Amino acid sequence: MTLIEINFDGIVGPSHNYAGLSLGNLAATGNAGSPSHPRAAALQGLAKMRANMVLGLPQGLFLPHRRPDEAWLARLATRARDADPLLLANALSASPMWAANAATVSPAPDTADGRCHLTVANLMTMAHRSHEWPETLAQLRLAFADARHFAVHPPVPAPFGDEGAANHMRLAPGHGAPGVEIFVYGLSGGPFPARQHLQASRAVARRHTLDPARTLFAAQSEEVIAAGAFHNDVVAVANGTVLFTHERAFADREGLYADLRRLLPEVDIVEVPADRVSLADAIRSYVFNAQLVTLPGGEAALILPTEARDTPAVWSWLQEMVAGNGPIRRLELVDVRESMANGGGPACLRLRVVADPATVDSRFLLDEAKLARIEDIVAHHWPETITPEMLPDPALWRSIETARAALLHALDLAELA
Ligand code: SUG
Repeated sequence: MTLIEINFDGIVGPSHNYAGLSLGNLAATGNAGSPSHPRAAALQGLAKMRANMVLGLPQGLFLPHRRPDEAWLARLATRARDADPLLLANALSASPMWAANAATVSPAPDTADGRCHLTVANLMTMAHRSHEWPETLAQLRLAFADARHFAVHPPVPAPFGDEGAANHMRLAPGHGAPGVEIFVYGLSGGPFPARQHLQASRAVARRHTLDPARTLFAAQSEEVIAAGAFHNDVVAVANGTVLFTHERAFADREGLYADLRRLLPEVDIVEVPADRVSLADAIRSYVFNAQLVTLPGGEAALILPTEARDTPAVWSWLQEMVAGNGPIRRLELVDVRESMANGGGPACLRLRVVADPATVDSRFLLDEAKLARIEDIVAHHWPETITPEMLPDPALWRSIETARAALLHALDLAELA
């Protein structure tokens, strides 16, 4: 069995729009009411997947959810044609694209029973995300159905908010070696909600049968949540033995670094000082929402949004970093502008699962032929533009449903309809 990292990206759904639903997510609230471009958004996401495959990285996918979510509206005793505008926007969001919030994943080498454990995130803090988990769970149960290798868990119960892998990091000498898992939670975010609760993180760690001696819980600093880092992956990312982080990411950075050095002496902490890159620039550019990946040759690379290049303080720091002796040797830029405008960068769009691809349902794995087929469907069926005035139009809902149905059919996943 060869355990490798597979990045499962959420395909941007045909209902992608800017409704400004996420308080504390400055890009999303700042772009509220702007026209969105679902077709371009989905093609940008697919181009990112292709670029990563070209780098030699295994790629998987998750499907858009049913929108509008009539099942959720029915539980609220209404339906799309009667719902008030805010409820309707909450039922139409394409937020499942941000697969880093789908689940928390603990790879097999870290768990007591030697299986890879996944807990679907409840996403209960934000209304538009709180109804994602049933369909996410259905997809996880299909993709990771092999119970000899995977354990898929239901969400942590309310009132403990859980936002999945966006608040979880793993450091290990190799993907297939036992690692140290770090659960990052928020206590207070000033004017903004802290979306990851400590009790949820602890529950996930217990369910995943992690070794308490190799599991860390670290509080996000209140300052970063207040500055717009609504998830830890907006200010820090880890892979292999490298932690790439902003100086202000954690409430007790010295304590966390000391614990990491004790548990994993070979850890390489690449800290970006606030006097080189301000929190505002870090969040505007999403430099830490990069995919930090190990290329097939063993080299570490950052898959960055183009906004990182367009932010001078960030770009000059990155140039110095790769010219120096640090562990991150290569920078790759991707254009995911449509997702970025809703606060979702390259790392938000993917869920990392360490597994043997042979144990995963192949319908969720991508190759070039399948990617081309998906691009074709997107080009034919995804709306070109959605403006706020279009959201109450049943004709738009029908086109969204038709588009999703075409994709499910092409991927032989009609059972998710
Ligand atoms: O939950 N945006 C998402 C962005 C998620 C980013 N994910 C990670 N950081 N891993 C969120 O805030 C905006 C949708 C809207 O406002 O319509 C939104 O949900």
